[in-house]
Amino acid sequence: MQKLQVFLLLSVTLSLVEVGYSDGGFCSAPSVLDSETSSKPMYWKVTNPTLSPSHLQDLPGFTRSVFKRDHALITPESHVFSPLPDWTNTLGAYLITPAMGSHFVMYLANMQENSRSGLPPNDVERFIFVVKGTVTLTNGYDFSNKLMVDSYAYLPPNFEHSLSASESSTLVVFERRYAALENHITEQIVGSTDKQPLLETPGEVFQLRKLLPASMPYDFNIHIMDFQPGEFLNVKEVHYNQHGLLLLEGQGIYRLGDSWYPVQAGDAIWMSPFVPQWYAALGKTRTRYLLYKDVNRNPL
Ligand code: UGY
Ligand code: MN
Repeated sequence: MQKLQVFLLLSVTLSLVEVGYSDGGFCSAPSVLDSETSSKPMYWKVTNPTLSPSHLQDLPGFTRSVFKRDHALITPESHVFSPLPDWTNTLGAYLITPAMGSHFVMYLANMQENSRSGLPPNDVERFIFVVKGTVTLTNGYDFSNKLMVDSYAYLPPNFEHSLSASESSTLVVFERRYAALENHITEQIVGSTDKQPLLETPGEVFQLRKLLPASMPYDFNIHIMDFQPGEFLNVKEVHYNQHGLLLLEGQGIYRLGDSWYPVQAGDAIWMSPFVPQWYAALGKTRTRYLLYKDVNRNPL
């Protein structure tokens, strides 16, 4: 009897000590180690998301991905990669395609050592943005350019070019059939986000850069939008344009139609024309997302 009492007393004392030591307070969430994030290369969370497949292998059937008529959220644990047609040593995951209702495709291309791109179909323009590694862009004649993380290129329709990688690299690629306009042509463009000026955003607080010229020849643009934690879209947007979005950094809540989604770096979103959309950045670090938007053409 006495032994049992001592045992019970010890157990209670030990569990109290454990609670007291566990987090220095009750109900506190585990803290994110800032030092871990700051020592990593830019955009590393796109290819190493917190809920990456390896973290989810013990949660059978779990995914945050959603597919609805007017929007989709495609999260990394549901990516399915397969060889990209016409590319060598490259696996691709199509995240947005016309089967959803879009007029463009958005895919991730994982280029391995000694890989090479194929060409898009006739009359299709291409935009690539490097999220990991380094790729070399050549046009077969006089042009060769090394593109690192945060660099991008626009390739006009029917433009001979090739991308190659000598190390494991990841691109996000957008392609669409070019909506030609008489007397206008687009040109090859190479650039990097940090070289683009900040633009005015009347009535909004986020920071905006556009990666392509806003001029008439271009039938889409790619926006880079930055939000500090706590900042959000003031306009509860509903518009005719479509979007393809890749979250490059940070986390927050995306409203799409009547649904509210927790999102983080690595997540991709399809927004159909007229889907109500709104974003608020949360967490401790800035949100940066990359956004496809069709522009400069009469919707009729
Ligand atoms: O320009 C846009 O339409 C942009 N602000 N939309 C968005 O971030 N969902
Ligand atoms: Mn929008």
